[in-house]
Amino acid sequence: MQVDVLLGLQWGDEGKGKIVDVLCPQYDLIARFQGGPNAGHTLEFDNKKFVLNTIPSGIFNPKTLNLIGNGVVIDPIILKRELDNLKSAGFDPVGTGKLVLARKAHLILPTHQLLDAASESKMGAGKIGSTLKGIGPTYMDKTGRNGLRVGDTTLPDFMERYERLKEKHLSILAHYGEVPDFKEREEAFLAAIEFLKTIPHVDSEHLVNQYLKEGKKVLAEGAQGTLLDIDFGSYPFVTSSNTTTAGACTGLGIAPNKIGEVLGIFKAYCTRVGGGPFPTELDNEVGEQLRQLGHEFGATTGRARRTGWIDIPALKYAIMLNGVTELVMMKADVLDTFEKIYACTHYNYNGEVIDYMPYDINSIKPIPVLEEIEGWNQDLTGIRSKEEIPAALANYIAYLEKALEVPIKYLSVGPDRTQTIVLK
Ligand code: 2SA
Ligand code: MG
Repeated sequence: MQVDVLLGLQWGDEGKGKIVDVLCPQYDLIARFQGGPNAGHTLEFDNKKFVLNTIPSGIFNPKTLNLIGNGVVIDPIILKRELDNLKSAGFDPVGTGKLVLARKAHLILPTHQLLDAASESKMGAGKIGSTLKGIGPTYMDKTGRNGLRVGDTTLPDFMERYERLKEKHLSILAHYGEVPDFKEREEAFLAAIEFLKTIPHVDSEHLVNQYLKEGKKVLAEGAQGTLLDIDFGSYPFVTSSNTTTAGACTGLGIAPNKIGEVLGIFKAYCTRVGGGPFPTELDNEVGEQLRQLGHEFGATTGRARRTGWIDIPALKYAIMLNGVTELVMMKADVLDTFEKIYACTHYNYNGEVIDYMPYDINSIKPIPVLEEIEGWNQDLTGIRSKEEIPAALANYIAYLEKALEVPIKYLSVGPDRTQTIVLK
């Protein structure tokens, strides 16, 4: 048995949560492997809508176990709030034993958030547009070997370790200026740490490999998107983890040869939230139309997302990095009213026409070369089978499959679970 991976091929918000929710009945274990509560995974079913930040999107399936892997960074306050909200909606993954937590996952401290905000405030135009959840500073402490992990919370000297790290943060914060009061947040953090102890702690590497040995099916759920990868994204406008397939190996403790299918998910157009380059961005009325029709606002922060046409060179890059074997196209319905849609096939860059993402897209903007595509001008939200797909959409799908050289297996025509069509 191998681990299938589902991850975003653009700048996040492709709809990973929805598809994991749709696919999870086929899996025994759903595992988040990187990122933290910067993620906002939205799921809709039975006229209910849920946004998950830390919890894997398999949580609504009573049969599936959900693992928060070692590569994830956890804000105990947010995790507790997520679980409290689920409980009031009638779901109790802790009570039913459907959620486990990697001991080796790192903790986001209240002072990590203060550091995130302080760092962003000094960046001026170079601001990353972080969600300010403390993600960057927590991963910095992880690689800097100062971090605190979930397993540390049960050690007798946890409070000493906490105070030591907090003091380090306070001395850094003092350089930025006045340190905001965080007493209330600290109290909530320490209370949430006690709550965290009620969720079973596991070694994700042993759990996942044991599942595979027993012939059980595992799906790794990515967060953010490939173009936000710390190594291969549009650095420095990225998040602080490996959002690519390789991140599933380190973020769960599985060997590369244990990776099975890689499902790459993308929108029929493109969005980005936060700073950084976005070659196909439509900073105009059309962009606004995409934003309104696609409800493109941050699921966690509410920020308006930037919008643009689909970017084929960027998608090809993402497919290569991840070893994508199957594609999932989302939000085709958002384009329902467009007479014409456009796809970026190449870039004009520095006097040349190129079909790849160049190194420096921050100071020299690639100008997209756009191909016009006939729109379908039809409401897709009610279609449920591939036989109902209009010819113009079938052409768009075939066009993308040819350009991307990977089959599109699923098509989404709306936010609800049921608005998902199996194409292959
Ligand atoms: P961070 O918070 O330090 O990781 O931010 C660094 C960059 O990564 C981007 N980022 C995201 N991009 C899209 N979606 C994300 N999740 C939320 C959502 C975002 C929200 O689902 O809508 O609510 O605003 C996400 N998380 C991080 C971020 O914008 C920075 O560009
Ligand atoms: Mg999101």
